[in-house]
Amino acid sequence: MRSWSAPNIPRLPGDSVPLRLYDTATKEIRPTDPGPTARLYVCGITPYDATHLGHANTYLAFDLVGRVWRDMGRQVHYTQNATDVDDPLLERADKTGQDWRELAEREIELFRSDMEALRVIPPRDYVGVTEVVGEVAELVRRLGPSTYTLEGDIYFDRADAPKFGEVSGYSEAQMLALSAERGGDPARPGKRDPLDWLLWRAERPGEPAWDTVLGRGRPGWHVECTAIALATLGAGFDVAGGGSDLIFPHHECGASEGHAATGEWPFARFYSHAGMVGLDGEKMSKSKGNLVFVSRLREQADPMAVRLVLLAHHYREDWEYTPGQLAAAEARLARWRAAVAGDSGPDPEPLLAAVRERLADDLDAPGALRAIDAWAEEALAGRGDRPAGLVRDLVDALLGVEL
Ligand code: 5CA
Ligand code: ZN
Repeated sequence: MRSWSAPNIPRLPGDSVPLRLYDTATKEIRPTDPGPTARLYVCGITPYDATHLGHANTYLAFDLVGRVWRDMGRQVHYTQNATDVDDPLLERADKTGQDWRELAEREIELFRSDMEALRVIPPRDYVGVTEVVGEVAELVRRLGPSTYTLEGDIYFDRADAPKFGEVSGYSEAQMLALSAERGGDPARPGKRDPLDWLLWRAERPGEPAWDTVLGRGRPGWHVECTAIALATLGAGFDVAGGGSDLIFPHHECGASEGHAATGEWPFARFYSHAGMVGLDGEKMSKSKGNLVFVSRLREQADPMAVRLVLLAHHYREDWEYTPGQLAAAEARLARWRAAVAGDSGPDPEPLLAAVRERLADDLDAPGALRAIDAWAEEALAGRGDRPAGLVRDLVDALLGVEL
């Protein structure tokens, strides 16, 4: 699928700082240490509604990962999927009398323009599930010994997943509750274990289906990401990312699928998760309808201010949006722009070192913002006589904010 256009990324002088990142599976912060080409997979949208601030928060977190890796001189192979066929999308299309394909296409197009406006670096591979149904079916077939069939549907047999539970570290009771809450079917009669998960859904009347090696049907949710990550990045890739609502069951199940298919564990070297953005005391979600759309915010304010709203929170934090945060970000953006426009301030090199250090420390963007605030305050007070070009470049290259 077409990705979106890339922002310009200035080159920075001096030494980069290697990225250390929190890994959900091992519960520790450690160096990412990628090869010459760092490999990143981030779970994409289910395109049945517009991009909200929660989505943007997740994609911005992994945008920072890519920016720090690039600063480290690495190439970045970034893959993202779009879940362009799945129950919630089909239900929404049904309810609103739209064609599900048109709905998906329209929302993906809006997502692209939101990402461009926020200057998010595009994935090299942007893959819709409908483009790779045949490959997903092949993978499900390869998983054969670990699967069983129930009324034509194919399930992963959890008894054949020795590492199941190691990504999330959740208890059995937590896993059961989350499975029911997040698209699983723990209560379906005939399953060997309530936590066995659907890999392949046989055709139902009125639902889309494809002709594949498994017969007519469509992919289950988790296996689509496993198949796309395997096909584009290969097992043992550097980071699998998404919001923390994907820790279980999505990334847990995907990790066991990858393990069964390749024998490699861990399937991703880091499982990295962004916090949930809420509104009025609840997680922002399409199903709850309590959404703050990026497209709406960028009608009200400079997209760079929207970006600064997100960067003001550590990516792992759960937080709630309030309009005051947008006003504060606009004020910050104006201060930074005024400071840089004056083209005279303190030595930018210590600032570059500080921003690099903050971001390398598990993406401490709020810390990076405070360092830039301090520089801007000095510059606006007339202290220092060094040109500000490097400040403009570092804010752009490392934080994606164009001043
Ligand atoms: N298509 C699947 C992933 S394969 C999916 O979860 N789609 S989504 O549209 O529901 O979410 C897209 C991304 O945004 C996911 O990484 C999800 O974890 C993240 N996300 C969803 N809601 C929020 C929220 N309220 N706060 C932060 N991140 C969120
Ligand atoms: Zn996914």
